[in-house]
Amino acid sequence: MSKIEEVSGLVIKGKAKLIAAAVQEALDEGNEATAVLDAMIEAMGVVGERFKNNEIFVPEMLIAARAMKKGVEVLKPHLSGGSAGVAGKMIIGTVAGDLHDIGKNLVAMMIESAGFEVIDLGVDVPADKFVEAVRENPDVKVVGLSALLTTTMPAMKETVKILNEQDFRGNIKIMVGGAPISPEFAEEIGADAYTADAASAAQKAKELAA
Ligand code: B1M
Repeated sequence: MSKIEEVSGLVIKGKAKLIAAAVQEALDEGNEATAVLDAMIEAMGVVGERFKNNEIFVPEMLIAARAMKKGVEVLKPHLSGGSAGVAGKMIIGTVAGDLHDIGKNLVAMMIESAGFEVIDLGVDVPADKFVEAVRENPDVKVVGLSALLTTTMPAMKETVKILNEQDFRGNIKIMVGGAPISPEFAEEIGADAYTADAASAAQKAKELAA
């Protein structure tokens, strides 16, 4: 078994205590940090499939998520590197009712490494919290919303609607993403951009802030 396969297996089994060393070994063997990350993202896909098929339940999903987070901590210095703040300021959060944050955190990390100062509002963020954060940071250029559940897509729609009604709307761009989100949905709800993954989110944020 390759080290990357081992990392993937440790995510699936939720072995948070073992994963840091395995990720480090995978890097020491010369694997690219992005390749290790891709394997971990794929592993979370396997976890999701198993959950869907009732082979595992919420606690197992949670421990897999914990393991993934530990692994990402080791990768972080290898993935990021830009000087934060030079590209502008961005606010990011997972919308109300939604507790998924791994994807949002990866997006935040890549955007930070693209030179942004990122204000992360966390998970389950109500629309007015986004509004408040923009008011407190009038120099914010991009607001990013993440949603992982079909049941929280309406909360994303509502958040964009409320942001669209604000007097500061002309000064910000809204980017949305997450597994159930599509470019069509982004357009329909009045967001400025949709991106599918962390790398394209970072690229798009730069374009939006330019
Ligand atoms: Co949940 N969960 N979960 N879960 N969970 C999913 C999303 C699900 C698809 C699993 C499944 O059934 N196959 C399913 C949703 C089904 C649906 O809505 N159609 C689901 C469900 C049902 C639930 C609960 C309802 C389960 C329950 O309680 N019965 C519950 C809801 C809780 C809540 O939020 N209110 C729940 C809970 C959880 C845990 C808390 C246990 C845990 C989350 C822990 C955490 O995040 N800290 C969890 C997990 C781990 C998952 C899966 C297995 C993995 C998610 C993940 O981290 N993926 C997930 C299955 C799956 O995704 N295949 C699943 C890896 C991550 C890197 O990818 O988040 O997609 P992702 O992010 C990507 C892109 O989407 C994109 O870039 C990221 C990086 O490339 N992206 C953006 C994300 N945000 C972006 C923002 C952008 C741009 C791009 O711009 C701003």
